[in-house]
Amino acid sequence: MESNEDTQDHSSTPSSFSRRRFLASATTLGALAVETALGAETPHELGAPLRPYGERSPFEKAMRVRSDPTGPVQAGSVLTPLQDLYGIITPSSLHFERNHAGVPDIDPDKHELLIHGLVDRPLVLTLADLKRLSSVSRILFIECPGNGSRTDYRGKPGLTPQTSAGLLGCCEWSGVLLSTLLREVGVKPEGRWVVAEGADASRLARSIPLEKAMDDVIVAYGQNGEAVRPEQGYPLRLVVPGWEGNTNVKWLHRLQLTDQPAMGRVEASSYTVLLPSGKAWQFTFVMDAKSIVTRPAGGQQLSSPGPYEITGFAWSGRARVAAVEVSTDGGKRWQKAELQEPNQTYALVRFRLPWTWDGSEAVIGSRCIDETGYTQPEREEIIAARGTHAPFHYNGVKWWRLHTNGELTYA
Ligand SMILES: Nc1nc2c(c(=O)[nH]1)N[C@H]1C(S)=C(S)[C@@H](COP(=O)(O)O)O[C@H]1N2
Ligand SMILES: [Mo]
Repeated sequence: MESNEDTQDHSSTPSSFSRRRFLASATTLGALAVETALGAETPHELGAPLRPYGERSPFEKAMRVRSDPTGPVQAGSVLTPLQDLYGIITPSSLHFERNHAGVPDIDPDKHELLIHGLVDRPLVLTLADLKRLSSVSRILFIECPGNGSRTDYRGKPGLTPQTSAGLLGCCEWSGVLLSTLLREVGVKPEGRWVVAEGADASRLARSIPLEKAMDDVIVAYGQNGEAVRPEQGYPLRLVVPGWEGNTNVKWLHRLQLTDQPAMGRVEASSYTVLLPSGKAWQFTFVMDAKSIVTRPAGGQQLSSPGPYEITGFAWSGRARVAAVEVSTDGGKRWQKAELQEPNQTYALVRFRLPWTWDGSEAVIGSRCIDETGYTQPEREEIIAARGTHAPFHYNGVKWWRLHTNGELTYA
């Protein structure tokens, strides 16, 4: 195949020329590698023993990093290294963390979930009780509504996908539908909201309207095939598909049915969007459509002109992702990217576009269009609509500038 392409000269376009050169040099490298592997590098001693719990290769360096290295280690966040991920699943060990009061150490045998308030039959459930009920598994993104808002309004040199959008993760979550539990306790006619509270020292609580609670919210004990990680809410968390990260209450220990929202600290103050008029949006639950190119992107370095894959993530809390468009000239022309299947509602979607870098300066970005027809806006459109004091729900198009020396920076 490859040698055919090398010898048959169907076309003389620059891109097919550089592709042939790329393949030719790859073949040379491949041959060298094979010789080395068969020679001195082959281990002649037995390898490492079997082990009960796996670890990645010591050569792999992808890490979560703190968003504010000077802040307290319990109240803050660490960010997902988006640029180092393949496919759509965030490994549990690399999933971002946003904690208001540190990670509590919870013994699952002593943990209980109380469901009370405007219900016919209040209930206390152990983990064992929950695991007897019908379960579901779904691949869902979780994004903090603060993702990118501190960094993206003005932009900062040195930003990477991780430092500008790393309050984002996507796991397969397993557990019981909240609707199953609510049917079990019987919600009284006046019950309109579910107030979910965590068992951490912050007792973070969020109010969720009953319609959403009865729709697709999961009380999750599983994350990527094993127990939820302590940082993600072990042994129980709420997963609220498509809604702001803050509603995904971790270390869940109480669900109270009420006739109105609790107006707890975080929902009354933090998670609101202040507008230039002085008014604020409240209960901005749904995460808007967004996308980010993760390679090639800020903080990376291209070694030479030639073929590359432009790839990244798109997602929307409104509907399934319908399309992703990529531009390499700062938005003058847009090209449709390929979407990896399966493309699931409220999951991250991996997009890809083959591209040949000709060595000149390029400005690379992507925009997400979801099935409601909504298109991810430009930064300027957001600022025009909301000003620059709205620290949440920033979803502007993100641009990376590729310099002629191969360096990539935030544009
Ligand atoms: N109990 C509790 N739940 C919580 C939080 C918290 O500090 N305490 N942080 C919230 C916020 S602000 C976000 S963005 C998500 C982050 O989930 P993760 O840490 O699993 O990434 O959890 C939410 N649930
Ligand atoms: Mo958050």
